[in-house]
Parts: sequence; C-alpha cells; structure tokens
Amino acid sequence: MWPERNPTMMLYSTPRSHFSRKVRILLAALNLDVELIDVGNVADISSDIFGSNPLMKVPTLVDKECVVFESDHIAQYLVRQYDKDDQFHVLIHDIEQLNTRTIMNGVMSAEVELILAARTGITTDAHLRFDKIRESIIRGLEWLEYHAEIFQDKPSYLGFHLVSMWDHLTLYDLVPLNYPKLHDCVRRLSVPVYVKMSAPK
Ligand SMILES: N[C@@H](CCC(=O)N[C@@H](CS)C(=O)NCC(=O)O)C(=O)O
Repeated sequence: MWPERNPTMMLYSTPRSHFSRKVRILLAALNLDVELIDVGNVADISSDIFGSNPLMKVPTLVDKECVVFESDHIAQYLVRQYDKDDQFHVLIHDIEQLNTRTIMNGVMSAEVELILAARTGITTDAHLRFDKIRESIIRGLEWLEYHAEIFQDKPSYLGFHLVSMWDHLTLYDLVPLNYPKLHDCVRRLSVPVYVKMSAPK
C-alpha cells in the first residue's frame, strides 16, 4: 500500500504552463511532495485563483506561511530550504548561464503574450508589436541554438528550463522549430521519468 500523501506545499499552476513546469520538474527531481492547484484560464482577471499573486500569473508557491512568486525565485527558495547541495545548479552566478536563463524566460514570456492575446480576441498577425514579439522568439531560439553547448547532459535546472520551453513551443506551434542542436539536447534531457511525467498535453 502507498503511504498517504500529505503535501504541505501548494503550487498554483496549470498543466500546460511552461513557467510552472520548470518548477514542477525541480520539485519532482528533489522528491518533494506538492499539491498542484490548477488555476484554469490564466487569461482571467481574478484576485482569487492565482494564490494571492497580484500580477495574476502562475506559478505561485505556498509553503506553510511562506508565499513565493516568480518561477526562478520559487526554484531558489526550494533549493535554499530543501536542497543544501543545490544538486541541479539553481543558485548560479555564471553570466553565460544567467543569459541563457534570461533568453529562455524571454522566449516563454513572448509566447504567453501571443497566446493570451489570441485567446482574448486580438488578431496577432496585424500589429507591428506582435511581429516584434514573434521575431523575439525566433531570435531567442537562434541565440540558444548557437549556445547549445551550455546544456550539459547531466540533469540541471537549466535543462529543465529548456525542456519546459521546447515542449510548450512544440504544443502551441507559433514558430517553426528548426533547431537541430536544441532538439537533440531536449531529446537527451527528457529521459528521466520526473521530466516526462509533467509533459504538457
Ligand atoms: N516571470 C513569471 C512569468 C509567469 C507567467 O507569465 N505565467 C503565465 C502562464 S505560463 C501566466 O500566468 N500568464 C498570465 C498573464 O500573463 O496574464 C515567472 O517566471 O513566474
């Protein structure tokens, strides 16, 4: 018989959210139990569903009295609390890795803008602003392809981040994904069960 689950942590998220997924992979890799609260449509304007996040975005982590906003800050909190050895290199200072993290976050945010604009009735192919946002995804991916050697085979938060970004791009199909080096990294980094089990559907 399985031991009864009694998670003390709650993660406000959605099954498809790429920002939530990098945190979910880290939680699973650290073997930390968490209750996932699916907020539903992230385009909604609501003060209730987002776990007290005034920006109305996921993920938000609630760990007893502690509420943490922002995916990378949640990851840093988790490691400081529960993984003193920082096995997955969350607490990095290296500028190349920080830049890589920034580019991936930028690509992911740009995708959110396009998806939520379309979801709320805006035609995204008739505005210069959205052309720039779409172009930033393409240039961001080109930058990542050029720097793909930064993604090591060993499991790391940077790798969790890449897989979360890539699978979401694949699902929403907003830009062509002709980036063979990144594709190969994702294939290799997706092997662990704790990565696969959170794949968006
Ligand atoms: N910088 C934030 C970005 C979070 C984010 O954009 N989440 C999306 C879902 S993947 C969201 O909730 N968007 C709602 C909105 O932009 O209105 C983080 O890293 O946590």
